[in-house]
Parts: sequence; C-alpha cells; structure tokens
Amino acid sequence: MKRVMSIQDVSCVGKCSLTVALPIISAMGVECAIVPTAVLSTHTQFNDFTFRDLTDDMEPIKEHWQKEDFKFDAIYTGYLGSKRQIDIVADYFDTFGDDENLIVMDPAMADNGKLYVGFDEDFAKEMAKLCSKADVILPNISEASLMLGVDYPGEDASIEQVQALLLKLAELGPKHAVITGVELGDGKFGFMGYDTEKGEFYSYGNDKVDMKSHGTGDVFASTFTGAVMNDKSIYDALKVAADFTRAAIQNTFEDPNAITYGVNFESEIPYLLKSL
Ligand code: PXL
Repeated sequence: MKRVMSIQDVSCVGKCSLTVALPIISAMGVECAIVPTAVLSTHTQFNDFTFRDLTDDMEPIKEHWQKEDFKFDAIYTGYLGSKRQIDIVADYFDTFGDDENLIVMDPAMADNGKLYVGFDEDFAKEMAKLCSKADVILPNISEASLMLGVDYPGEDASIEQVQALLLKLAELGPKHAVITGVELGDGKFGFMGYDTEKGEFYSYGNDKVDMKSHGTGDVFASTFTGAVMNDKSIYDALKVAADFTRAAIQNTFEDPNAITYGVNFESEIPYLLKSL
C-alpha cells in the first residue's frame, strides 16, 4: 500500500486540512500518516478560535521517523502556521524527499485577494521559497499573487494573466505549477497548469457551480495526491480532483441543510472511487 505524509493543522470543526486529507486519502486506498502542525477549535474563518501550536513536536516526530526508517510515496503539505514551520517543513522535504516520491504543496494562506488571519506578506514570500523543493504546487489566484509579490488580478483573471502567473511560479522551481479556481471562459471553471519540463500549459474545467465554499482547495489537493498514488498521471489526477471538488460543491449547493463552513465531500466519496 502507498503511504502519504500530510503536514497540516487539525481544525476540529471546519472540514479542512487534516479532517479532509485523512478521509479522502484513506478512502482512496492509501495510508495517510500525519504531522499535525496545530490544533484549532475551528478553522480561522470563525471568530474566537483556539490555537495550540505544535511546532515543538515537529522535529521530534521527524527524528523518530528517521530512526524508524519510514519511507513515504508522497509528502503533501497544506496550511502551515508560522515561518518556523515552513523551515521545518523544508527540512522534512530534504529528509524524506527523494527522486522516487512526490512532493505536493498547497500553500493554503489566502482567498479573494486576502491573507487569512495571522499571516503577513513576509509569510507568503517564505512559502514561495519552499515551492522550490516541491514537485507540484497548487495555489489559488490569491496565493499565487501573494507569493510572487504581484498585484492580485481578481478571481476573474484572464487566461493571459493566469499564464503570466504560472510562468513566474515556474521560476520558483516546482516541476508543475497549477493555479486552481480559474475562470476558463464559456462558464467553465477549473485549473490551469504549466509543466516546466515540457514548457507546456494545460487546463481543465467544468461548468461552474455558483457557490463559494471553504475547504475546497484542501479537497482538491488531497484528491489530487490520492489519485497520483493510484497511478494517475499528473494531468489525469488533477482532472479527478477537479471533478470531485465540483461534485462536492454541487452536492452542498443542492443540500438545503448544508453547513456553511465546508463542503459535503463525504457523500461524493463513493463516486470518486468509481472514477479511479
Ligand atoms: O482550508 C484552508 C485552511 C486550513 N487550515 C486552517 C484554515 C484554513 C482556511 O481558512 O483557517 C486553520
């Protein structure tokens, strides 16, 4: 069985980060080992959330795993709580990354042009440096602009603007730069990517569901990682992730009793597994 290491927080209520990565990656038949970076009562879009910083546990966890000689087929990182955590994650990449495994980075830190509570522009620049060590990076438009220190073009950025961002992201050093949440024209909504080795752009989208939801980037990144572990190519795994994320949003959109802080990804898992 393939084994993924996922490094991100536990938001106890919020359907994001590890409470999304664990069920999705496990359901896809892949072991999901975790490095919890913090425990929050909810994600940071709520008021008055608690925050237990687990930075001091990260190095001892790494050292124990080195002693046990654990190997990982992928390392997938999401929300990180501080610059010090970014440095420690860089060390995880150096320790456990090799030519065989895949490093996936979702630099979860912003949406709609705004950084989440607790982050500043320096943090975004540090995250940009970490991208040099990743195989695939999965920012949204806000995260891409903030990491690059360029003006935010808006959620309705043109294809040309997104391509310009992708070329700059490619200079940070990942093998694939992928921007999620892109308007592709004709009502299609999805991702655009750039393969730095082939020098080629690619994209894929579905009909847009008219709803903005939380945690969808985490659903996307988790599904992508699980799909690559199921032997999909990078592009096919991105498509599986885009289809599943859209299905989860659509399900939530049609649910009169839906919660507002995340999406109904759980109900769509059986269909995800059929698509593998
Ligand atoms: O979904 C990204 C995310 C992850 N973790 C925490 C968050 C957010 C988004 O707000 O607050 C703690």
